[in-house]
Amino acid sequence: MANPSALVTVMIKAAEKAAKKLVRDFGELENLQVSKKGPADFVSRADIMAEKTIKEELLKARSDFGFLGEESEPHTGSINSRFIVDPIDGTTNFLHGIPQFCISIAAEVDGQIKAGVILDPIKHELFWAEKGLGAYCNGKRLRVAGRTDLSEALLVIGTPFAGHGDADAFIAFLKKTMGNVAGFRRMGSAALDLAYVAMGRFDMYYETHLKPWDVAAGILLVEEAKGIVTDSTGGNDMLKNGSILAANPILHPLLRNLLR
Ligand code: 2AM
Ligand code: CA
Repeated sequence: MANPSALVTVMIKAAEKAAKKLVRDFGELENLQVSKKGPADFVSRADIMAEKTIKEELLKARSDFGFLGEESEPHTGSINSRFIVDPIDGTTNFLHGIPQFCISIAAEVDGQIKAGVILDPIKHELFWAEKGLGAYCNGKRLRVAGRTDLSEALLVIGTPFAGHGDADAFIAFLKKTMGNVAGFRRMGSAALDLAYVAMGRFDMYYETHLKPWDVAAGILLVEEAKGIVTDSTGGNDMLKNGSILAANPILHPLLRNLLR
């Protein structure tokens, strides 16, 4: 196995530090579900605290980096390099006590994602990838699934929610794909969806209206696991236009054709 670089080691340390408190907070949620308002405020505080911890740890070690996080104002350090952070990806799951969420941290240098770390603190799965060095989960090298037949492929998707997204386009997509794939899953954490494509649990992933912090680390994981990631038009503007299509090199064009 390749050893993580100093940069990835910093990112892993930051994720692990924030994860300790998040796991405790997640354990508290059970007691709060029964209240009428639910634990929304509690979760929002947990989210903000986790990002603060991650930001402090990262910038302590790399003070020249900028920082883009879901919960804070953009911080411009160096214009060439920045961390892109989601302290809880899968917040709705977290809020409902469903153990499918993660911390996602990417490092972007000169417009290229150089490193990605995704930590699922409940299932104890630590994913990391580094440009040119491969993708790993708990020390094991990752490869995308080898299935080449659409009819056998399991497709993980995002759905429009709470007024976000394009319901008509989504329904049109379902109509086109439903008869052609083995099945759909909607898990609720874009970062883990991509990590699962990288490790071959899912064959394909498709979602639109995403933010850079949802997907920056996961994109590199899939690419380093020898998968293909594009936006829905086949271009490379995933972080800007927020649509993502990920699969192995055989399935990717087949799914793209279906989307046309
Ligand atoms: P978040 O948990 O960090 O908000 C899944 O479709 C993606 O959309 C997730 O990565 C999730 O990131 C984001 N998302 C934002 N609001 C959501 C909501 N209300 N329901 C589901 N996903 C949401
Ligand atoms: Ca997110």
